[in-house]
Amino acid sequence: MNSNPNHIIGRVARQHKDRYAVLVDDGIFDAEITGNLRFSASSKADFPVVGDWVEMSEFDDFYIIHHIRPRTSLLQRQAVQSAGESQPIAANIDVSFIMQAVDRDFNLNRLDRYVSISFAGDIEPVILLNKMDLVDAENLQQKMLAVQQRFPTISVFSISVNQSLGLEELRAILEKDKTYCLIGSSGVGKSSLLNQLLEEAHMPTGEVSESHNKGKHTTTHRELTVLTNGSVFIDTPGMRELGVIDEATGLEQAFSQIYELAENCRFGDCQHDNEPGCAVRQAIKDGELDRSLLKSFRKLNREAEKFSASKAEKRKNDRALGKYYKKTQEAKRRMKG
Ligand SMILES: Nc1nc2c(ncn2[C@@H]2O[C@H](COP(=O)(O)OP(=O)(O)OP(=O)(O)O)[C@@H](O)[C@H]2O)c(=O)[nH]1
Ligand SMILES: [Mg+2]
Ligand SMILES: [Zn+2]
Repeated sequence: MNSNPNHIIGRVARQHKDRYAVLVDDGIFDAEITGNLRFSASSKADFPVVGDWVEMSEFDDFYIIHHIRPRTSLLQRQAVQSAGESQPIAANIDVSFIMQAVDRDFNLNRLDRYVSISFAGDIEPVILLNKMDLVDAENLQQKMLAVQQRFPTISVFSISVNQSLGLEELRAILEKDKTYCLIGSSGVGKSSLLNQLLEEAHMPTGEVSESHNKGKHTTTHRELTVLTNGSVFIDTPGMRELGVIDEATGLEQAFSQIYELAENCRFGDCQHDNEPGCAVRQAIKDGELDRSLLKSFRKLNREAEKFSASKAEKRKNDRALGKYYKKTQEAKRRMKG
C-alpha cells in the first residue's frame, strides 16, 4: 500500500450511501471515495466501512478517500439479499460487546451466532446481559450460569443500564484507544449503554412497544463515538438477520467445546450422528455437553457451508462474465483494427 505523505489520515465515523463522515483529529468531515476506488472494487468489503482508517486528500470543502488502510479485524455477516456475498459491519474492532436483554430477548442460540461472527472477524467477544432489573436474582443467576457454561472462555457481565447496575465493573475494563462495537437485537439497550458511558444523551433511544414485543429500530446507522477516556465505541442498529459466513475459525472458536471433544471421536470425519465411538455424543450422554449446543453448531455449520457454495457459484459466474467482457472487448478492437 503506497502511503502518500501529503495524505491525511482519518477514521470513518459514519456512512450514508456514497457519503462518509470521517474523524480527523478533533473534527468530523465529509468525504467521498475516488472513482478509481469505486471501479476497482470487486466486493462490498472493498468500500470503506465504519471504523476504517482511510488516506485522504483535501478537495474544496470535503475530503477524497484514496485508500483504506489494511484492517486489523472486520466484523461481517452474510449480505441479506445477495447469496454468497458478505456484508461488512465495522472494521478495526478490538472487542465486540454482544448484548442481550435477560427478559424476552435471552437466547443462547442467538449468542452462538454473535460469538461466531466475532471470532470469524478476529474480534474478542464479551457478553453483556442487560435489563437485570426485570428478572429476579434466581432467574438472573440461572442465565448467567447457562452463558458461562456455553462459553467458558468468554467474559460475561450482568448489567442494568437503566438502574446503573454493574456499569462500574464494565467501565473498568475499557481501555484507551481500543475500539468496541455494540451488537445485539433491537431494543436490548445498546444505545442506552453508550449514552450512559458518555454521561450525556447522544444517540436517540426508543421505547419498546410492550404490546407487540418488538423494539423500534431507533438506531438507523452505525456510528463511531469517542468516550472521554479515549475508548472508541461503534453503535449499530439491531439486525434481524445475522447469517454466519464461512470463516472456519469463527465456528471453531465459538464451538471450541465440540471441536475439542471431536478430537477423541473414533473417526476423523465423525459427524457426531450415529457413528460408533463418538466422543461428542458420549459427552452429551454423560451430561457434560448441552445437547442444544450440538444442534446449534450443526445449524450454523450448514449455513456456513451453504454460504461457501453460493460464494463459489458467484465467483464462477463473475469469472464467466469477466471472460465474456474480455472477448467482446477484443472483438471490438479487431473490428476497429
Ligand atoms: N428495564 C430496562 N430497560 C432498559 C434497560 N436498558 C435499556 N432499556 C430500555 O430499552 C429500550 C431500548 O433501548 P435502546 O438503547 O434504544 O436499544 P438499542 O439496543 O439501541 O436498539 P436499536 O437501536 O433498535 O438496535 C429503551 O426504552 C430503554 O430505556 C435496562 O437496563 N432495564
Ligand atoms: Mg440503538
Ligand atoms: Zn463424533
